[in-house]
Amino acid sequence: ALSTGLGVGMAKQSSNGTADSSEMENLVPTPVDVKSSKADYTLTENTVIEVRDGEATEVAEYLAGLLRPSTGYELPIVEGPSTGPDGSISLRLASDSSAIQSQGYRLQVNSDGVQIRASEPAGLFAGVQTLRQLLPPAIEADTEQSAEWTVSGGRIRDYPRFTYRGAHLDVARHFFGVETVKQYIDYLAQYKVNHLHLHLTDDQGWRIEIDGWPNLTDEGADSEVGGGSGGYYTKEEYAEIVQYAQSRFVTVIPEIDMPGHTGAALESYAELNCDGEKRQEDTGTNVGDTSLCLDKEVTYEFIEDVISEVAEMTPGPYLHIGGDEAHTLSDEDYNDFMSCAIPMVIEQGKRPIGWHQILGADPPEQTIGQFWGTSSDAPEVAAAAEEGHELIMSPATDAYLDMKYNEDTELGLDWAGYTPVPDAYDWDPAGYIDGVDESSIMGPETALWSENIRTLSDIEFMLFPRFPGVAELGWSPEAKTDDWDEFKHRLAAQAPRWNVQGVNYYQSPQVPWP
Ligand code: TNX
Repeated sequence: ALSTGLGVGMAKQSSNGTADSSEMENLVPTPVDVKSSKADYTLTENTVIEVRDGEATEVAEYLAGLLRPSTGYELPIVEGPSTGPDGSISLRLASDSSAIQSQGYRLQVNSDGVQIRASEPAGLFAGVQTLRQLLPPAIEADTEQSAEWTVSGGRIRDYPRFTYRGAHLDVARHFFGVETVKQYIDYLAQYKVNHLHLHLTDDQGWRIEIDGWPNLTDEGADSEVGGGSGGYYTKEEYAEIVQYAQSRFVTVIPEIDMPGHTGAALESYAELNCDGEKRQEDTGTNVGDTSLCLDKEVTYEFIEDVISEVAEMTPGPYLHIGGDEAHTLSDEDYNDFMSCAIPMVIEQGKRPIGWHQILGADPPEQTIGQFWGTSSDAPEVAAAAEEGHELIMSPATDAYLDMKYNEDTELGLDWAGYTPVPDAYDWDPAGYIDGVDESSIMGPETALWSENIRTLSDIEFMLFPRFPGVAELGWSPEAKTDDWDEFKHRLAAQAPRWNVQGVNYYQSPQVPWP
């Protein structure tokens, strides 16, 4: 059996006393089993990337794209068996994969090279993210660096605790263009998060082109909180995001929030309003004061068109229909609406997801609830789980990365309290809600609402350093994720990488930065 060889509370230190991120013991997320050795491998200009089947080629190309700019090496992708004079990085789908679960991998480093084995390409990709962290931080540079490209020796066997690991991004309150979303996807992939939930519509903006309803983007997309110019994704741009995400083994989950949070649609079409008048453009941050008009036939034609077009554009298995904060409706009206909307999603071959209030509408069992509460006492949610509903865990006290770190944080909100860095790590996705079993939990998801988040730099400041902590809760074994005092050293050791990447992270005094 493999073991870490290190006690809890001790990240492996380098000679200057700070944790060295390129040691196997210091990975984030920490792997299932690690055994380090002295047999390091050093990349040279002769190193080749070896594959033996077409399915590994895509991941090999991605790896080459990561390593070529900073090393300046050619790193050709060759069809094996072939090791090259100075060894190879070999990526192979292993048929005897019984010991590696789906999404998992084995990685071995010795003086001849690096071998990554997995049963699926997604596992090879996860192994590549691990390899990336075993190289010096300079590997993250986008220009040629002079460095010794040594990979720490040893063996890793690894697989995720939860098959679902998510991150949400609100592109409605402030719009973020395709390039920013791609960078966001890259941060997810770096920490082995495999679902991107895009909050595409809200009171302040409609961000996705719908052929049958052109005013949504002609009129409903040109503003945002504070009155900026807004924006939206054309179908081509959305496809580009989906495709980029796929190339990083990330599934896109589109959210069309309904029946509340629909101000931008109500501003675009008079007939969707009960009084037949277009709603005023909304550049504020109020919530809960809008709803589609549930008494009108056209409302159901509208949501059916939108759901079917969005489903058609989305290869992933999920479609999120919001369902939060419909404060203008009675429970009965809300439930009646959901009993129309949810079957439309299922009809399109997608699994419905809603914020956890949706579970109160007694939806079909495959409907997933996304928990965003602030208390472990949530008996309605526990009852729904008991009946067979699965849950995505985004407790606002821990996983809402739009919450301020403390009272001095300029960005973000504080309605769920402050979330200092340790708090985003000190919780268990499967243990948060009283009376809910791990078997009901799909996994954790961070949320990033954008009421006052305007730029990529703002996004990075709220994400780092909290996001890697939640990512680790989603990936690593429970027994290895219960000690902030151990984790904080591994987290700190990531900073040299972020410095090279140019990440605008919050330098929390609670993290022992190198
Ligand atoms: C609550 S969380 C909301 C959002 C806000 C967010 C701000 C949820 C399902 N609804 O509309 O943006 O708080 O933190």
